[in-house]
Amino acid sequence: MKGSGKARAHANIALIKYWGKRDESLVLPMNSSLSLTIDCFYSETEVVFSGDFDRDYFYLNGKLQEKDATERVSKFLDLFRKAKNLDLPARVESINYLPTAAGLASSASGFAALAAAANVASGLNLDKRELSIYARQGSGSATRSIYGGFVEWRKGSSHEDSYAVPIDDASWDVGMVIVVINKREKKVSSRAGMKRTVETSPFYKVWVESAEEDLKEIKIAIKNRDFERMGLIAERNGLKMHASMLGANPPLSYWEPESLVVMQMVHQLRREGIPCYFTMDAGPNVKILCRLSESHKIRDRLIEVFDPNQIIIAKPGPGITIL
Ligand code: FM0
Repeated sequence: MKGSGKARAHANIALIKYWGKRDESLVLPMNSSLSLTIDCFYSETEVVFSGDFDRDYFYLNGKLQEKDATERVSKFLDLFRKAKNLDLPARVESINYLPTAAGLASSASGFAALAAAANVASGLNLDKRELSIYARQGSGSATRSIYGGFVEWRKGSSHEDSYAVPIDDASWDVGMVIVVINKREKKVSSRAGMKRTVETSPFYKVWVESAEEDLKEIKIAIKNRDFERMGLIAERNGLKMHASMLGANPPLSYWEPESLVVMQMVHQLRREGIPCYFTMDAGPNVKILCRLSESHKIRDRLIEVFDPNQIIIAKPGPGITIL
């Protein structure tokens, strides 16, 4: 028996952050989150299940991966093998498409593409909602990459109802300018960072409460296409996530001096009447939510300080595609 499937999935940037799990093995989050899928970073993954292989093989960007990375993929494929009673090894070939500089999260697009490809290869034929539940178990943020535009990941009350829901296609002059500060490997993974924050930060409880409030508000702002309100909520929410990390023991910060330079430039641009708002994840890069029609103006200002190849303009991206 043999089965193969190939899929593409795009990365997403959270406006309301996911930071902390209530169940680590099932990847159930403490709070619901909301993101924008973007066009410029994506993963393409092919999965082949076949009795011809003696074990699972995982190639990333053409390079055969070692034990740890392969095990994470194997464990994820086991979900499909178990559901389909499929006892076959797999070959997984994945390519991450990241313009110019990398250092940007690829686990969201990576696990969403892997889930979509394994879904075809195994013949499991999950619908998108179920697929987001599967992707979630690979990496939390991958839950949201099943869909395009603005996507909510509902934390749910159990494994079965913690999935993504598309909210809006974001086709109303929404864009993002990404400033790549550096490509260095992060010292603390988001997985480890959020665990430390949950376990040690006295601010964690208020983070969760306030993220739920922010989510309610941002959904209203998106519904009303109130760009400024949406941006202000996103900027505040991101800062609160980072505040929860500063309260961890030992304290955690992903910021670099240049990150702060970008934040101050964003505030200066706002004072000049350009609505734009920053958000950061588990790394020093800064993502600026803006009107797509103003993204080049923002880029022009940033390249007065940064190298042009540090700046990437992103449009809203689509959900998964079967190739
Ligand atoms: O994307 O432990 O998905 O909501 O990017 O694999 O479930 O890599 F800023 C942090 C993403 C976290 C916010 O964490 O963790 C967001 C973050 P995993 P992820």
